Amino acid sequence: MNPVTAAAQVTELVSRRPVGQSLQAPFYVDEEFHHLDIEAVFTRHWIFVATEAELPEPGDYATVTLGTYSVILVRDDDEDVRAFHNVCRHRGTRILGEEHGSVGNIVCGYHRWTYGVDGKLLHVESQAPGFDPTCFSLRSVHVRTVAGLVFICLAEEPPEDFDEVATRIEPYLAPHNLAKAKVATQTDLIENGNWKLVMENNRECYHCTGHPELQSCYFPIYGYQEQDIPPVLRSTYERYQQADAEARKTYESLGLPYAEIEELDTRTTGFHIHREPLDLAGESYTSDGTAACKRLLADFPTARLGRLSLHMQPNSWCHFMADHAITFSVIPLARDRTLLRTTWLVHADAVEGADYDLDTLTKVWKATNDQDAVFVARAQRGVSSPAYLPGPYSPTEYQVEAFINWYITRLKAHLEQQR
Ligand code: 3BY
Ligand code: FES
Ligand code: FE
Repeated sequence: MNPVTAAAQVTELVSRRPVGQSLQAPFYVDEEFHHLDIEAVFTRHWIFVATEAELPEPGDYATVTLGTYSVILVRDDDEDVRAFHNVCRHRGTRILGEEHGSVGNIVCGYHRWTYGVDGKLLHVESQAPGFDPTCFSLRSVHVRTVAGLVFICLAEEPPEDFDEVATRIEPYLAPHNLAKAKVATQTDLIENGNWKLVMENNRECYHCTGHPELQSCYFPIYGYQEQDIPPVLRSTYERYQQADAEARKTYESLGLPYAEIEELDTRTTGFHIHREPLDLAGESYTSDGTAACKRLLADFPTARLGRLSLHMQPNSWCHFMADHAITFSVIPLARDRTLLRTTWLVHADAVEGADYDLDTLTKVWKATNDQDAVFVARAQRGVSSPAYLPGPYSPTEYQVEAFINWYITRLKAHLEQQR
């Protein structure tokens, strides 16, 4: 039997969440909170679900599961990405069962109702006289693409600030040419922990000594303010500052936006964007920091651009280098199971084996993901113990607090609306 929290207790836990501490156990282990998270967060907010490179041609599709919803993303004949509920308008059958594929039309296998990639019902074999197919198009889902990233929102009225956020991040992302990218590879890692533990883990580098591969090319000072730098990281921080001063000159000479914008919990569509150096050769997430792909993704005269990182609430982070980009999408599957989908993007013309080697390209983040999955699974087991008590975030974990604060604000608003 899974733990269950009564509705009154849910409201109480949300309204009295102590600031600056990890959440109380029910948020991570109870069925009620899993359902509430799907309802208040994943079906209300803009969720990062895919990259346009996954749908290169008209008819290419991907399906996305959010709670009991299934959504079809499909590129239409005008080359736009559309999103529809994966529910047949005849008797409701789930239409597409695969996660990725390509179709001419979208055909329900039960009684062969046939829809175009624009969602219009094109063909039914037999219906009563007077049947009007225009009344039975697939139900559409809000979808937005931002410089090659695909977001959906299941709410009838999605958060209105998304367009403003898109306008602000687009100039940072556009030079990375995601429109010209192809998927080098994608991994689905099922983590044995609540989705919030997966997100919390990404929002800090307090645990980064657990990432030897990442630490070789990445300055592990993320989240530290100068006054909080521990002695062991002091020299790393100084090297980072030097590298940052040099990188800024490059960014300025290339006209690349780099200023940090951090609005993680001060708006509905919380985000953080920052261009900063990487260590060693400073080009990419590889063991010596050199580019993993010879054919750069954008037309930069140098590969030494470090990383542009984008963190968005509630479920994503992405890193854009000169040679490739990596996107991460987090989807809750159960109270203690989470999908982490990682996608490595390279220039569409890059040739595997000649321009890039898949192992070199993926080594650092595959290892990092696996290490993080172990941390998350251990965290889940720990918070599931009756002995667990919330503990304090350190100053370097301030973005974990921002994530939790964003989350609690959403739950409060949702519970308020329901009263
Ligand atoms: O996603 C990030 O920016 C980094 C990578 C390692 C830890 N995390 C804060
Ligand atoms: Fe889809 Fe009948 S349920 S065609
Ligand atoms: Fe990590």
